[in-house]
Amino acid sequence: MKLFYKPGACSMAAHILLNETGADYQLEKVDTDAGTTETGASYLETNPRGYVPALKLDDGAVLTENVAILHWIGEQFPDVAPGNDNQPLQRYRQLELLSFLSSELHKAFSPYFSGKTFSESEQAANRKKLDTKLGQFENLLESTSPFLLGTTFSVVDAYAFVILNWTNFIGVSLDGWPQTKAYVARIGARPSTRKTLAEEGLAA
Ligand SMILES: N[C@@H](CCC(=O)N[C@@H](CS)C(=O)NCC(=O)O)C(=O)O
Repeated sequence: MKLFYKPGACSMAAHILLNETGADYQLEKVDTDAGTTETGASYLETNPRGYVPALKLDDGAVLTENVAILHWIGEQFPDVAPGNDNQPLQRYRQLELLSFLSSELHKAFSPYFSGKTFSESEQAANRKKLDTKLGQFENLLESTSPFLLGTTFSVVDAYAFVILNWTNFIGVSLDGWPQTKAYVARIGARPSTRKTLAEEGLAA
């Protein structure tokens, strides 16, 4: 399979998981502004919406959208998707968390990467929304540890790490959310995360 990615973008969640599981995969870097990939091919032929991630499966089918791609990876590699016959609700918790991460936490960062110029009051509103979502994430960690679905690192942790790590890019400190700060450090220290950061040219 092949992952279409942009360094540091949300596609890094799938990248971490492919390294975590030892999957056999290739990478193709995308320039979303130009709409091309590193091979010079048109990326719009892979994902007409132009954004990453996209995952090309071995039979040539292309999956897009983080929720679908991460759910698919969890189905292929059950070690990163807790939930079995004894704990079927965990699969729905996974979906619940993927939805929260995609439509709430991820989107709260969108203004910071939009390239738009915001007025002071708009900047304050963006920050307030981000703080609210970080607070909601901190609350999630109150009820589960060390990972979002309990004792097993899963697809939701890879996605959460990538989003929360963007605080480093936009200069937002996580000091006000201590459990979240420790969680980011914990996931960031995993060999699969470190390998992924290095492969995307983002190693410290
Ligand atoms: N709904 C999409 C959104 C993906 C998305 O926001 N991708 C960003 C990177 S995190 C992107 O490719 N931005 C560049 C662009 O939109 O041109 C998903 O969840 O997969």
